[in-house]
Amino acid sequence: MTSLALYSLLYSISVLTLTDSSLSSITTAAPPATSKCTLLNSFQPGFVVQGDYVIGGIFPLHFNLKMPDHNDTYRPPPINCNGHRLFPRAFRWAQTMRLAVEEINQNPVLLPNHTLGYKIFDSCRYPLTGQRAVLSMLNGVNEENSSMCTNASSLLAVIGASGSAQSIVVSKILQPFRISMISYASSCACLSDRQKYPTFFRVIPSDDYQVKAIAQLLVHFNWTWVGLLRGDNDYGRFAAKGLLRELQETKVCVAYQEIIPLLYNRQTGVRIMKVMRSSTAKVVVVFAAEGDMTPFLREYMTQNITGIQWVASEAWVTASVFSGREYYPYLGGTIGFGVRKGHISRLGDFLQTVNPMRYPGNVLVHELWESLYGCSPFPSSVTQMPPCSGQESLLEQHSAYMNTSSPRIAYNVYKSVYAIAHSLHDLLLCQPGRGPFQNNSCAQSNNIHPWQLQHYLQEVNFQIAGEEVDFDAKGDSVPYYDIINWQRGPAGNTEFVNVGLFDGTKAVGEELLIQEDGIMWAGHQSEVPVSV
Ligand code: TCR
Repeated sequence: MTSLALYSLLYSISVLTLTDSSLSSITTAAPPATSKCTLLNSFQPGFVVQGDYVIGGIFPLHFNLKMPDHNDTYRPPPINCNGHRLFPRAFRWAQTMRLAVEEINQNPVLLPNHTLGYKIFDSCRYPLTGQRAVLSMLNGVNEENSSMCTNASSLLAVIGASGSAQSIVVSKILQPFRISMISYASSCACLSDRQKYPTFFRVIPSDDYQVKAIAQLLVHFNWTWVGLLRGDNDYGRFAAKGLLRELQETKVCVAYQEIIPLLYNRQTGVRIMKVMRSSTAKVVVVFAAEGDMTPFLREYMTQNITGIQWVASEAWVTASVFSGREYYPYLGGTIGFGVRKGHISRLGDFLQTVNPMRYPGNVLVHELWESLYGCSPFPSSVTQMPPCSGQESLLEQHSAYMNTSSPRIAYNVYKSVYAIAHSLHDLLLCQPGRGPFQNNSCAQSNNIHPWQLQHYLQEVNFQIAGEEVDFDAKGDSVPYYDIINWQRGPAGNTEFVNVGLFDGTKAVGEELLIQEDGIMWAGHQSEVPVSV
């Protein structure tokens, strides 16, 4: 048995559908009737909808905070992300993918007479579990000729993953099958290497641009000494390296560089905070995801440290988990670069349709309720939560899930689905004898190979809400950011205010545009802080 097939078998998981037609039906991938069953069933359910052409989606629906146990004196327990709460933001991204597919299937002009289907899996935010997600998804791929086995309902392309460390492993697994992936959030500059990642595309700019933008911001405000913190992963490592490179030619110096541990531990946190306290550098640049920041910032608040001016990387600059009023004294004034926001007109209505009354059998929807309201819609002995009243309703204020007014990463997901749909559309328009493949041939609509779709993805160019979407030769997209500033809203919580932009397509020196008088700084000050 090939290792892929073995993995596929081991990791076949039960699949929970989330469609209107089959509200709570559960299809299980051939469960062996042995004790293995429990093992299989304990894996995280994804959701699947059939279609003529199927695309994959990988989202960090849960945080798997435990490292795998390498003790080999007992049978290893399954890697379980279920034990941790749902990450509502990623659940919104997954729903956005479903919405985009639904829209495309209803669109009489784009891909007429064909339907898109999807398979969505949970990466649990870690490379190992991302690997598992993609292997589960690939179940059914024929290794021999990289074609999609028996019918056209197999995987043509994958949308994902979120973190760069996950995309790196996922991309390496997809590569031999020439299956393209489009990431909505993996920004590591390392992923622009076409030799290493020939089938990788993304709709988020490479961090090479973000570090340029941050360097220019630091220079602009005359901050001569700054602190640098980063997460312990490829994203943090490459971004920090990139920033140091950009700062070489400037007057800005880095006073210290510290790594926030992957698995947070208090001792390290406290040590880093000691360093921060004793430095005169009051501006601190942080490249980390919100999941890494959460325990660290909790500690920071417990220690009651103030006076730090945070420069947030894109990954946490619009994290609504930090927008509660208790955070403002510590994080107010934060500034950073966020990816371009878009508008998805049906998103709010669509997200609201996802509730436990409509999807009583869906574990993820239960978890969403538990996470947003701290109650269990269908109490069981497993959860410790009180029962829900039934009055809970999704409102915009539940921004962890319902933030629909300015989608950024969700908009990236949306764009990615459309990029695949447009490529597929172009592929199907191919005229025999005038195609791009050998002897001017076209792809066969009932047997499309993923590498053929990749050709069209590389060439794709379309408009969405007035914005042009395409990929450069490295699979990268247009480098554009909004400058975001954390200001106090009327209710005391933080609002993410737009105070400028960075347009990487402009000539050097003209990329950055800042509305200085619109910025509120740390400690609720209107004067630019000093960091020397
Ligand atoms: N790039 C990060 C992951 C990430 C992310 C985000 C995760 C970015 N932006 C927003 C959650 C929400 C930017 C990476 O690892 O490449």
